[in-house]
Amino acid sequence: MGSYSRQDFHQVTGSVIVFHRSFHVSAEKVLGFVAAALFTSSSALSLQASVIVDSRLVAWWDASDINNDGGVNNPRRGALVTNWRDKSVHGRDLNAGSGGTYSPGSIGGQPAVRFSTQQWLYTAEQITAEQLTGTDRNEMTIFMVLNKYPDDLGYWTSWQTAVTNRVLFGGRNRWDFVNDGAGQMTGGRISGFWTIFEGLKSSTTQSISLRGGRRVQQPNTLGLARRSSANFIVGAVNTGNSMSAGVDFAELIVYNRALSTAERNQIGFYLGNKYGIPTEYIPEPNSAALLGLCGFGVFTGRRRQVDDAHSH
Ligand SMILES: [Ca+2]
Repeated sequence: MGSYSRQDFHQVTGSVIVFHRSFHVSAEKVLGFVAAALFTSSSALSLQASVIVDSRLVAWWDASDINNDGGVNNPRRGALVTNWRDKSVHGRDLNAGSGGTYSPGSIGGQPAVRFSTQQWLYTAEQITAEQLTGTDRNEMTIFMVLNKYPDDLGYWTSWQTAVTNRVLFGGRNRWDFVNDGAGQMTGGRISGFWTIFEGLKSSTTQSISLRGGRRVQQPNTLGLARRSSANFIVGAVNTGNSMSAGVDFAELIVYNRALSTAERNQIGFYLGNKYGIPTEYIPEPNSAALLGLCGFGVFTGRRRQVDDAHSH
């Protein structure tokens, strides 16, 4: 393990973080989080394997590490991506469907996977309602860093066992958590620019936020059907049908619970920095979210790991 000091945290300017020397921080569990990161000297936020993993992470697809080997991928532009590996412990790889295409340098220097209206990837594994939303079958949080094409009406992501039992994101920024009318909500159009989409479903309400700004919230207590399961689909719901999506995805993170405000701020702040997207996410003071989410493994209010172990 390399050492770290405050002097190494040399420059933070938008998405650009520059370090004087290389160091490696292996997985450290602090407050239930695990951070694992490999930083390269003087590279501009070359985050290769750091985020926020806790026991209720359902799946995590990161275009900067499509094959989940911890290193940055360098496929050629337009290369077909047929297996976008899950970076959570669950191995829920997107390894079925037509595939998407690799699009380097899409946002903040980071790559994306591009899905035309005829392209999709999905988990060969059937994910159950309990796996997707927890034993309550009613709570979840999803973060998506995406750029949706204008004028496509289809879905970006979906999990659907029946019309009345589904979780869909798509259309004109719609979240459809169980299709009985009450479950549908629209957060306004987002087409044509990169954003950080946050869908939050608690036991009583659901909301959509863009770049950390709450767009819409409504009551919703509906849950998914017990013992139901479906593939998790990214991109078009089905090739060639009306549920077509045109979208670039840089990252998707799914949790089977409603994250706290502090947790969502940490993740949103991390994503904003990684991709150079301005957000309203503000990590709580002394939460060490900045340091922790940048890979130092310092998810503590005491900053003990930094100050005592490695510096000064
Ligand atoms: Ca990789």
